[in-house]
Amino acid sequence: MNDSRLVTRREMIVGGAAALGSLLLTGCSDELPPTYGHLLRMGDALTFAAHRTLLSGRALAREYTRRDITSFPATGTTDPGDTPDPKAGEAYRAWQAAAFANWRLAIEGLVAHPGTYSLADLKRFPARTQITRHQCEEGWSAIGEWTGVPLRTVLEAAGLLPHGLDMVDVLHPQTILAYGMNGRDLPIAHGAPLRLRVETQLGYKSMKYVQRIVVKDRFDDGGKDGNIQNGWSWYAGI
Ligand SMILES: Nc1nc2c(c(=O)[nH]1)N[C@H]1C(S)=C(S)[C@@H](COP(=O)(O)O)O[C@H]1N2
Ligand SMILES: [Mo]
Repeated sequence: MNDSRLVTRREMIVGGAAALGSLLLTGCSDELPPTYGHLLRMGDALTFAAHRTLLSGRALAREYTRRDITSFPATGTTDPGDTPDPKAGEAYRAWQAAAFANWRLAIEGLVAHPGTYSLADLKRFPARTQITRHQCEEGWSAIGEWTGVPLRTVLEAAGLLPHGLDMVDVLHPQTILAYGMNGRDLPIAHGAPLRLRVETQLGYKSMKYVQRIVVKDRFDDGGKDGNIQNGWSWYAGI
């Protein structure tokens, strides 16, 4: 991993409910994503470089105790059943009615065994519970307890080949696919049945309603309608 020749450009795209978009989870080592001429996007490269220089890949975000848990607002999308896309809304309401028993998470792309996982499958992996501070880019923060399976565990089960990747945030021990919040099933408003928690990044990377994870080796900014070209940082380390 220290040999820069081995480091290829990899990324992960995680898709939420259809029409809810996708986000980029990692940075790239040999070549950084474009800045689109924006000063702010040049700042992303700077934050990325500083993070990689100052923090070891395994530096943990601070964890708190149960006493520190605060009220936790739900923001952005709070019910995919209400999405303007009638098909996506209908599918979500059907899952919800069946307590997500027939919901599946798809893992695709650069893995040896692409496939799907039910909630029960995900709960069979060793779980991790962490109490962390969520930091939204809009200025608020809140502390909550999250329970789920480390993303790394699921990707390794799917046959992710780790050599040469720069996926520090993806493989980070606190990056989890959470199905529980504050000791209960993850509420609808907070991303049921499954959301990401990326504790080393600002809140918008913790995508709710995750349905599909695609491991890629090319930086894909989602095009003209994508988050990155519309002003969101591709890297938002905290
Ligand atoms: N699918 C989806 N995920 C999302 C969002 C969203 O609108 N839709 N908002 C993001 C932002 S900006 C924040 S701060 C957190 C908010 O999570 P919460 O609603 O559990 O507080 O979710 C992130 N994940
Ligand atoms: Mo946010």
